[in-house]
Amino acid sequence: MKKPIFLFALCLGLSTFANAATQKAVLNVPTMDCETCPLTIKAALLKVPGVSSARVSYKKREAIVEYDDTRTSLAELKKATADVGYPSLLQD
Ligand SMILES: [Cu+2]
Repeated sequence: MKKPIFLFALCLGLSTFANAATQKAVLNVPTMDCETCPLTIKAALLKVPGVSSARVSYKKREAIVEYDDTRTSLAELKKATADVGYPSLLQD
């Protein structure tokens, strides 16, 4: 009887760890001004080590980024968009 409980605890531990590492941030990018801006921003965000996904909406002027907070940070994400010409702000 001890084994299943151990495995269950192990799974729980691993999933908690995964949740702790993956963060989602919504950045406002107010200076997007055409349909191709999101492509530039998305490419810049995906180049940041630790970023697993980036969805950028021109209509909403926002970028939804999933990243590993042990490998990168919000400051790095904001720097990545600013470096390609689009300063961004954290939306909450
Ligand atoms: Cu544009």
